[in-house]
Amino acid sequence: MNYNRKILTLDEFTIQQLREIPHSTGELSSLLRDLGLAAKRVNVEVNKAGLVDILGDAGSINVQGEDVKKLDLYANDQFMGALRHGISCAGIASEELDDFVAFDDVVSNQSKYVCLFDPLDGSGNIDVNVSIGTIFGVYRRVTEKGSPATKADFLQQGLKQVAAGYIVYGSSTMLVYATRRGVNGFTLDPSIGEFTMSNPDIKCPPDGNIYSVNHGHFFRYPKGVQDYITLCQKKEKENGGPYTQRYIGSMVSDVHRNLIKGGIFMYPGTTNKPQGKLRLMYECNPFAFILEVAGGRATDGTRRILEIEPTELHQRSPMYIGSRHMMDELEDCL
Ligand code: P6P
Repeated sequence: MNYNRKILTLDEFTIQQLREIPHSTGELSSLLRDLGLAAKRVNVEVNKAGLVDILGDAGSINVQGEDVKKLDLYANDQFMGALRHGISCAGIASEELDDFVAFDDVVSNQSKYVCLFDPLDGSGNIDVNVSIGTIFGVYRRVTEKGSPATKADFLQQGLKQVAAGYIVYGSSTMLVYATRRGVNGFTLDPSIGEFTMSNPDIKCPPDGNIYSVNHGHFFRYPKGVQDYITLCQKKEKENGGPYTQRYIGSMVSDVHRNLIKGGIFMYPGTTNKPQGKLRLMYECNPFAFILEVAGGRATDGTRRILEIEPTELHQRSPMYIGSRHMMDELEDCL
C-alpha cells in the first residue's frame, strides 16, 4: 500500500528500487540522489543565465560580490562537489577536466562507483535560450576498494555502465536515468523542489519519422549517410506521412525528443573530422546505454557504441542513435 504516495519523487523511487533488490548496499541510490541535488543547483543558475549579463558576465563580480563563473565550470563544480561529499563515488572524469579526479579520501576510496559526465553540454546555446543538458554514466570500479581510483576504473566499455542518464534544462527540467531495470523520467516540481516521476518505464518507439542531423556538413558526410538523408527526404513512411527533420544543436534535447517520440540522431564523421565531434565516454556511451535499455540502438556506423574499447578519456566517436527500425534503414545505406 503506497501511503500518501500519489507521485514518487526521485529519492522515493531510488529507495523503492533499493528495497526491491535484496542485499543492495544503497550506494547507487545514494549516488543518483547526489546527482539530483547537483542538478537542482545547476538548474537555478541556468534559469537565470540570461540575467547574468545584467549582473555581469562570467569572470566578473556579481551584486553579491561573488565571482561569476562560466556556467560550464559552475556545473562541473556542482556535480564534482556533490559526488565528492557523497558516500558512493571514488572519483570522476569530466568534459571540463583534462584528467580524471580520484577523490582519494578514506570514505571515497571504499566507494563502489566512478562517474563520468559532461556537466553542461551545448552550453554555447545558453546565450540564445536554447535547452542544454548534463550527461552522466556510472561504472563499478574495477580496481581494489581501499585505494584511490585509477584510469582503468574510467576507461571501461559502455557495456559496463550500471547506470546512465541526463538532465535537460528546458521548458521544464527533467532528469532521465536508466539502469538495466529500465528507463525512468522525473520532472522538477519547483513547488516542492523535488524531481517527481513523470515518465515511468520509457520505451523508445521502434519506428519514427524524425531524423536529426546537421545538414550543413552534408557534402562532408560518408556516401552512405548522404544516401540515408536523401531517402528520408524522398520516402513516405509506411505508417503514412513524410519524414521530418528536427535538429536543435543540443544533443540532450535532440536525443530526448527522439527517445520519447521515435526518431534517429546522427553525428557522423566527416572528411575533415573522421571521428566526428561527440565524446565517447560521457556523451555517446550514456545515451547508447539509455537507448538500448529503452529498446533502441546506437552505433558508430560499424560497431555497437557500447562495445567500443576506449583508449582515451576524451576520445571522439561518430554517433548514430535512435529507433531500431530507423537504425536498420540507416545500416542498409551504410
Ligand atoms: P554542430 C553541442 O555543442 C554539441 O556538443 C551537442 O550537444 C550537439 O548535438 C552538437 O554539439 C551540435 O554540433 O556541429 O551540429 O553545431
